[in-house]
Parts: sequence; C-alpha cells; structure tokens
Amino acid sequence: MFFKALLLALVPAVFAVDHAITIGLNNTLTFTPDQVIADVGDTLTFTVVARNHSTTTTNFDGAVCPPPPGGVGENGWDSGFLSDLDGSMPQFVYTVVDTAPHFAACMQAAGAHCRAGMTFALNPTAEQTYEQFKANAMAS
Ligand SMILES: *[C@@H]1O[C@H](CO)[C@@H](O)[C@H](O)[C@H]1NC(C)=O
Ligand SMILES: *[C@@H]1O[C@H](CO)[C@@H](O)[C@H](O)[C@H]1NC(C)=O
Ligand SMILES: [Cu+2]
Repeated sequence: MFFKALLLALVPAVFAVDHAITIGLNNTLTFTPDQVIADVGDTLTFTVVARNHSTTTTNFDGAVCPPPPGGVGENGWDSGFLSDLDGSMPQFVYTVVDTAPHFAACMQAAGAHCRAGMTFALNPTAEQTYEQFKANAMAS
C-alpha cells in the first residue's frame, strides 16, 4: 500500500518533460522554438543567449504589445528582464499548470521587440494559432 502510493506520487515527475526554449538565437528577436505543446507538470526552460529580453504573457489579440509587467492571464508568467549582455545566459523556468493556450512576447524596448514578432505560444489551438498571434502582435 505504502509503496503503491509512493509510486503514484512519483509518476508525474517521471513523465514530466522539460522543453528548452532559446531566446535570441543568432542575436535575432526570436524564441526557438516559437511554439510548444506541453502537458501539466512539464517545464519550459527559457535561456537568453543574446542581449536583454523577457518572456511575458500577453493578450492573443487587441493589446498585444508590449506585454504588461507581471504578464496577462490566469497562470501567466513574467520572467522580468533577463540580460545576457554579460554573457551569463540567464534562465527562467515555468511549470505548466493547465492545458489552456498561453501567448507570450518580449517586453523590451516598449514593445518594439514584440511588434517585430518576438513571440511565443504554449499550447496554441486551431482557433488561436501561433501564426495568428504573431500577426496580431506585429499589427498591434
Ligand atoms: C541560427 O543560425 C543557424 C545556423 O546558421 C540557422 O540554421 C538557424 O536557422 C538560425 N536560427 C535563427 C532563429 O536565426
Ligand atoms: C535590461 O533592459 C531593461 C529595460 O530596458 C533595463 O531596465 C535594464 O537595465 C537592462 N539590463 C541591463 C543589464 O542592461
Ligand atoms: Cu526582446
């Protein structure tokens, strides 16, 4: 009984997946990959490899850029500014807590990075695609 309970407690940890996302690859205004499908319990590990960026949740449409401090939405996130100007490659880890779509962008330069298409989606859907979100950001 005890061991069965212990095993069940360990199962989610065993199957949780970490998704690595690079911010600023080749010194571009990008998230790589720009969309991730993840399960509850998985983690997203964002690593900034150039300049000074953020990963911050925002609205799918309307007021997309810049994402506001603290992020948008239930279970949203905001890494704050993460600078690699000193070569430290800072990281931000988010643990997935629901299966809802979440849309994020970089809040640097008063939204200029966001409007340049520096965008990311967690669990986008057929109705709310990453491509449409990016287009909304670039038009906002
Ligand atoms: C980064 O550079 C590599 C090698 O040139 C290229 O394959 C890749 O598409 C580039 N990625 C981005 C996001 O610029
Ligand atoms: C990163 O960017 C923010 C916002 O522009 C700025 O306040 C901060 O000083 C920058 N960090 C570094 C280390 O330059
Ligand atoms: Cu940025």
